[in-house]
Amino acid sequence: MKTALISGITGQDGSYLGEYLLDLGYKVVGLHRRSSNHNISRIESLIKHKNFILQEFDLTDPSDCSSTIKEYAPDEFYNLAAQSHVATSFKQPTTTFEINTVGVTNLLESIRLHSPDTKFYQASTSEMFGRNYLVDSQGEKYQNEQTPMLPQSPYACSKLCSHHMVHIYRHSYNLFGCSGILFNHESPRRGANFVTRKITIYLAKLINGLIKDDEKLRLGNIEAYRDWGHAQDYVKSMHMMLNHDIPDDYVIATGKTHSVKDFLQEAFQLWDLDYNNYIQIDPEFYRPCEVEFLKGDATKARQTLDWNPEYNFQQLVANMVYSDLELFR
Ligand code: NAP
Ligand code: G4F
Repeated sequence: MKTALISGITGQDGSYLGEYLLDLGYKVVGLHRRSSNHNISRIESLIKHKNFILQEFDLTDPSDCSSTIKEYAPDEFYNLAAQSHVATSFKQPTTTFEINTVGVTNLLESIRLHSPDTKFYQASTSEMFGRNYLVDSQGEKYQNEQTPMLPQSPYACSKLCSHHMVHIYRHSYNLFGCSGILFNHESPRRGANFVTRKITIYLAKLINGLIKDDEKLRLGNIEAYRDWGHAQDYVKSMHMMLNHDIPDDYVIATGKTHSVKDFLQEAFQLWDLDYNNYIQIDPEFYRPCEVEFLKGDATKARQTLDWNPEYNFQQLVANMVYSDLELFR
């Protein structure tokens, strides 16, 4: 039985990846940071599983990283822990770097010193491209593994630094380190302060009569474009990367892009509602610097890993809307 450690187990991706690896027959050790209020709503099914262990862990603490790696010497380590909110990173840049960059370095060092055969997955991000894109022969903009990176937020910069650290450990010490450059992926388990979930929660409350007449959905830049996929599809790619012969980096994306407006339109039209009647643009939700356009080209992952997403945009939106409708019924 293979052992996998997953940091960030209480997050959206951690919970789906844990379920996926248990189904594949792994022993899974889920690493969560201490909190005063046990934060396990996404992992209740995992906790009941006989091959699942929940362990306290904080990747900003080098001795915790070192002792955890020593204790398990896992076959695979999936580092999904992060301060993952872009807007928050402008308010808390140092904390963001401590978790997203120093924390990753702690893990890489611990693996190098105590368990060099452990395969390591790093959760890199399309945010690292920032404002850069390539243009294809049809004049369409896109990003792939060759697109130069130009981060536009402390979050993106912290992730780009750890992305390079994985390269450095791969080339200097021959560690099996992979970075998944994942574009936005959502689900009914998405955090409530990301734009997609904010929209589907508001809509579910509206339909269930839980919104006061004058209460609008306050949003920032609704002109931004994102390549939105489903988290359940995306966590499979993480396992594929670590189980390929050669460690490498891969863009994971649907290849389709939609604006926040498109998401609003798609969600509200399920109830024949015009979203314009329900939203209010609020400068509070604008960022000091914005990434306006993301559309990924996942050809390399398709060809090398045989990875393909199952959900399309319409299915993703419907899945989130109907799930929140139940949740707030
Ligand atoms: P998420 O829901 O915000 O989960 C982040 C997880 O990290 C949570 O479990 C959180 O614990 C944990 N964490 C934060 N600081 C920690 C620390 N110091 N020590 C240990 N654990 C800590 O994020 P997600 O959407 O699942 O994303 C997973 C990873 O992929 C993140 O690294 C994110 O940056 C990256 N990513 C996400 C996307 C996307 O669209 N979802 C795209 C590209 C890359 P708490 O529950 O205690 O907060
Ligand atoms: O949902 P978002 O906060 O996601 P964002 O910034 O694209 O970041 C997510 O995806 C990244 C991958 O590209 C991950 F690395 C990262 O960890 C995270 O999971 O915002 C999406 C877009 C932005 O352009 C934002 O300005 O929606 C716009 N937006 C408009 N109004 C809003 C809002 N975003 C949020 N969170 N809240 C709003 O009210």
